Amino acid sequence: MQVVKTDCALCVNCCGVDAYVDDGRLVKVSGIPEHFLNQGGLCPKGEHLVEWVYSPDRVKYPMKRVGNALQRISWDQAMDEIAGKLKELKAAYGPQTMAIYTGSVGVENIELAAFMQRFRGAYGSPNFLCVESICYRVRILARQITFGRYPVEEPEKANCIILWGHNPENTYWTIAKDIRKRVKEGLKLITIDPRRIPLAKLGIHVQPRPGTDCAIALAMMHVIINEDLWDKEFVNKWTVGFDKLVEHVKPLTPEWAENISGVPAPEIRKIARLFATTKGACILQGVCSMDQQMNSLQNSRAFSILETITGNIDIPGGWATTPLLPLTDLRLPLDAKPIGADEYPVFYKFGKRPAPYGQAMLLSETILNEKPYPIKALLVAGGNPALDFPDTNRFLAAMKKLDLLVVIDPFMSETADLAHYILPACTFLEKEGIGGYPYGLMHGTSFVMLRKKVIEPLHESKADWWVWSELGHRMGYGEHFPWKTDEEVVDHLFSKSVISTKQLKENPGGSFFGEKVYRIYEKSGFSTESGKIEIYSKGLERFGFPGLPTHIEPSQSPVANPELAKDYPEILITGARALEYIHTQLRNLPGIRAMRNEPEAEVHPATARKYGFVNGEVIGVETPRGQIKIRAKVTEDIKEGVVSIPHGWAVANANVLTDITMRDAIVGYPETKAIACRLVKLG
Ligand SMILES: Nc1nc2c(c(=O)[nH]1)N[C@H]1C(S)=C(S)[C@@H](COP(=O)(O)OP(=O)(O)OC[C@H]3O[C@@H](n4cnc5c(=O)[nH]c(N)nc54)[C@H](O)[C@@H]3O)O[C@H]1N2
Ligand SMILES: Nc1nc2c(c(=O)[nH]1)N[C@H]1C(S)=C(S)[C@@H](COP(=O)(O)OP(=O)(O)OC[C@H]3O[C@@H](n4cnc5c(=O)[nH]c(N)nc54)[C@H](O)[C@@H]3O)O[C@H]1N2
Ligand code: SF4
Ligand SMILES: [Mo]
Repeated sequence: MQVVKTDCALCVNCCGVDAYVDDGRLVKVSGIPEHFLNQGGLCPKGEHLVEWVYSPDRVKYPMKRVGNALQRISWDQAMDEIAGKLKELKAAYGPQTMAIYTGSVGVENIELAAFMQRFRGAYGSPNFLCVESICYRVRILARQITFGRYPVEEPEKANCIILWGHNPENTYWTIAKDIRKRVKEGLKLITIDPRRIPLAKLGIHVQPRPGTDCAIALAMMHVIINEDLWDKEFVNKWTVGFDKLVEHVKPLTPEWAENISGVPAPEIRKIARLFATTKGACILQGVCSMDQQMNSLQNSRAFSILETITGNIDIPGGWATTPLLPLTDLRLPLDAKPIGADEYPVFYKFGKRPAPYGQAMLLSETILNEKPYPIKALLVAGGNPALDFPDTNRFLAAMKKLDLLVVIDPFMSETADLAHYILPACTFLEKEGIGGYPYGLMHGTSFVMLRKKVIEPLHESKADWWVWSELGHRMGYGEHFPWKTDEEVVDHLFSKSVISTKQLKENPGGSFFGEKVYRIYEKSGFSTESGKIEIYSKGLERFGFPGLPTHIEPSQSPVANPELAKDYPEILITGARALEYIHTQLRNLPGIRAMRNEPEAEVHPATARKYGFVNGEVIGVETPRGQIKIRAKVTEDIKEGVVSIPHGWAVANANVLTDITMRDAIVGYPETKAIACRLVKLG
C-alpha cells in the first residue's frame, strides 16, 4: 500500500492527510501526525473523504440540458458549444456580459481561481465574482485601511482570547482544541455570542442582541480610555487619530451599550479591563458572522482599534503580520470596472490596487434589471450560489433570464440543477495542486503544501484549470494557456515564489512556512497614508463615510423598524456552522447523514412557549421574504428572542428568508445575521 502525504481541501483549514492507496484506489485516510495544524486528527468531513470521492452522485460526464432533461454529451461537443455561445454573446452585448463566479472552493483551490481570472481576462470581462463579497474580504479591507497591511490573529500564543461571534469548535477545530488545552493553563477566554457555544462555558460569556457588536466594542474603548488602560507608548508613537477617538467614545458608556446590546454594563467593563490588562490579547472574530451585517466594515474596524489601543499589534498572541508567499499572478491586464465598483467604491478600490473582483451581491439585480448592462452568461466553478447566495428567490428569477449558465462541479448541486451545461470537475484528490494559505489566514502563519495527486481522475472528470484552458483554446485564446499538465501549472505558479515544487517535494513534512517577524513596523512603519496606524481614517472620510466606527442598527431591528417588529418580533441569525458539513456539500453522504440528518432551528424555551410549540416539533420560520419549515431545537443555550438556523440545507433553505437588497453601505456585504422573523406553530 502506498501512502501519499497531501492535504484536505474540503475546507479552508487544509489539514495534512496521509492518503492510503491500494492498486490505484484510495482506501483510507488519516491525519498526518507530524502536521503542525491537525497533528494526526481529522474532522468528520475529512474522515469521509473516501466515501465522498467515490460517491455514486459524482457528475460523471459532461451534460447538456435539452428541454427538461439532461443529455450526456462529449467534452468536445460541450466545449465547442459553450465557446460558440460565448462568442455569440460577446459579439451581441460586449465582453462584460459574461460573469464568472467561484465560491469558497475558489479560496481553497488556488489554481481554480487563478485560471478563472485568466480566462475572464482573455475574454475581456471585468466580471469575476467570488465569495469574498459575502465572506472574509471585509476584515482584510478593514485591517488594510487601519494598518496598511493585514495582521492576523495569533490565538496559539494569546493569553486572552475574545471569541467574537466565532465558534471554532465547529469551524476551525484545531484552534478550538488548542484553546481548550490552554484554558487549563491559564488562558483567559471571553465569548461574545447570542448562543452559548460549548467554549463559552470555559470563561466569561455575554449574549448580545445580534448586530450590536460595534456598540459593545465602542463602550470597551470608552472603559479602556477612561480607566487609563491604553498602551500609551505604542499609541503615541505609532498611531494617528487617537485624540479624535477619545472625544468620539466619551459619551459611549457601557450603560449606553447595555441599552443597545442588552449586555449588562458591569460585564462590558469586566471584559474591557481583562482584555486591556492581559498582553497577548487577541480578538478572534467570526469569519463571516461579523461580516454579514449592516455594520460589517465598521465592526472589523472597531476590532482593529481595540487591538491597537491595547498595544496588541505585531506582538506574539495579538494580531501579527505574516509574510506572504506570493505565487505567480496569472491575471491579464484589464481596465474595465466590474459590477459594484461604482456602488461600493471602498470595496472596489481603497488603496492603490483595485479588488480583483466585483461585488457579487449585485449579480441578481444586475441580471434582472439589465443595469448598467445585460449579463447574459454565468459560468460557475466551485460554488453553489443557488443555495448559498442570500435571497434564493431573487437569484432563481435572475438565473431564468440567462442565455447561458455553465456549472463546473464534481457533484450535482442546486445551481447545476439550473444549468444549461454541467461539466464534471475532478476533486482535489485527483490532481496535483497547491494547498495551504500563502497569504496568511487564521492560524497566525502563512504556509504552503503540495497538494499531491492521490488517484487518477474518476469517470470523465477533468481538473478545473484544464477546463478553463481548453475553453480558452476553443475561443482562440490559446496563446494565454500554454500549460499541458497539472505539474506544469503548479511549477509555473511557484516559479516566482520563495519555494519551488522541487523543494516542497524533497521536504519530508511537505509544508513550507513564512517566517514571522514581530514588530516589523520598527523597520518599515505602516503602509497607510500617514505611515502609522490609522485609528481615524481620513481615507474613509474622503469616501463620505465616518472616519471612526459608529453603531448602526440592523436594518430590520425593532429599533430601526418598529412597525416591522410588530409582525416579525424575533431576531434570526443564519449560518452557524455544524462540524459535519461544509456549506451545501456532503448532504449526499450516508456516513455524514448518520451523524446529523437534518437542520434544526435553535430557539429559547421562553420563545417556544410564546408560540406554543415544544422541542422536536416542525415549525415555520417566516420573514418578509418567505417561509421555511424546520425542526425546533428548544435550548437554554440561545438568547431569548433569537432564532438560529444553519445555511446550506435545500430542505430548509435559510436564504429563502434573507433579502439581498439589505447591504452594508460601505462594502455591500449582505445582512444575514440579524434579520426580523416570526415563528409559526404548524399543524
Ligand atoms: N444565509 C447564509 N448564507 C450564507 C452564509 C451564511 O452564513 N448565511 N455563509 C456564506 C459564506 S461565508 C460562504 S463562504 C458561502 C459558501 O458558499 P459556496 O462557496 O457556494 O459553498 P459550497 O456550498 O461549499 O459550494 C461549493 C461547490 O463547489 C463544488 N466543489 C467542490 N470541490 C470542487 C472542485 O475542486 N472544483 C469545482 N469546480 N467544484 C468543486 C461543491 O461540490 C459545491 O457544489 O455561503 C454563504 N451563504
Ligand atoms: N464545519 C464547517 N466549517 C466551516 C464552514 C462550514 O460550512 N462548515 N464554513 C467556513 C467558512 S467559508 C466560514 S465563513 C467560516 C464561518 O465562521 P464563523 O462566521 O466564525 O462561524 P461560526 O464559527 O459558526 O460562529 C459564528 C457564531 O457567531 C454567532 N453570531 C451570529 N450572529 C452574531 C452577532 O450578531 N453577534 C455576535 N457576537 N455573534 C453572532 C453565532 O451564534 C455563532 O456561534 O467557517 C468555515 N468553516
Ligand atoms: S477541518 Fe476537516 S474538512 Fe477542513 S481541512 Fe481539516 S479535515 Fe478537511
Ligand atoms: Mo465563508
